[in-house]
Amino acid sequence: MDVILDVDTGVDDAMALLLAARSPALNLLGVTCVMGNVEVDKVVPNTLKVLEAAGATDVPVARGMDRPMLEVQRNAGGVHGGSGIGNVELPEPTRKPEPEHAVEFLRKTLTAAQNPITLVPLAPLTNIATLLVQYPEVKNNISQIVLMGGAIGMGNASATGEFNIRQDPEAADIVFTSGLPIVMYGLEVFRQVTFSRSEAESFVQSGRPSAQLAGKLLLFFMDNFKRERGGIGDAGCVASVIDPDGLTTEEYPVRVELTGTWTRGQTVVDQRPWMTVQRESEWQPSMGTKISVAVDVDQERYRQIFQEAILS
Ligand SMILES: [Ca+2]
Repeated sequence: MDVILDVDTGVDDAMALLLAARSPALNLLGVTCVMGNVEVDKVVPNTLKVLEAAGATDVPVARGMDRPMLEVQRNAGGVHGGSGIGNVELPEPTRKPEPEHAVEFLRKTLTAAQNPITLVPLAPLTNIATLLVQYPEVKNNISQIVLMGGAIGMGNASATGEFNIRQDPEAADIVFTSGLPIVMYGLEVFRQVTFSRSEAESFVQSGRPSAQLAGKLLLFFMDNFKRERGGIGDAGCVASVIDPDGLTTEEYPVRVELTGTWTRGQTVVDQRPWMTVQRESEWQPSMGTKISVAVDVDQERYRQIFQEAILS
């Protein structure tokens, strides 16, 4: 399957890159970078370094948006280490990013595609929204968007806001209302796919470069959060592209809250049953969207997919 990842590398983006680059099920056509966990000027070298560790030196990398559309720019360096990849030391990249902007790279790659491409955004949706606004004709060449973002319930950046959506709510609104098929891999499943400390240590000792890096990243997360298990986060979203049957989804109208003082960036998921509640009423206009929302994940299945790919 042809895919493009959009990342803010990012410890768990790094694991997602390792999986996408190593999985025989995916044809990684390119990676676009956007600010998020750290500034885009850190995301680009981090992404190049991780792809080199994975042996994927032929996958193009393009630099994208350096700030959200309207929202103040904030990042999450504390969660991901100052560098963004958990203070794991990697050699400087031997190559440079593509000369064109990520949005232009996306347009070019989508336009040239023989078959529609799956977009996998694992970061604030600024690049993707800009693409859809500027070049709406490329929608025909996007088969689906499988994104990490949002939550049915509790947020992480704020009480109800998941980090990627809360970072750029306007961009998320543009993507969610685009009419494209969307899978929302949100916080309900995001933290569920994990490895133990001894498993991470065995990855480091495996002698396989991708596994060594993944092991170090997992150990960084465990030490940083003072836990005995580390999650693969964004990499689980990539696993759901490889093996959609491992993900339980339900279709709901979803809209992004843009104005609430306490709820800005919330993905409002209307879980009321279709037949028993009139969803469009004087209380609420029609949301006009139908999103596949992840509600559960087969953890063991995605652990296997990740492990097999990084040890290959
Ligand atoms: Ca990310």
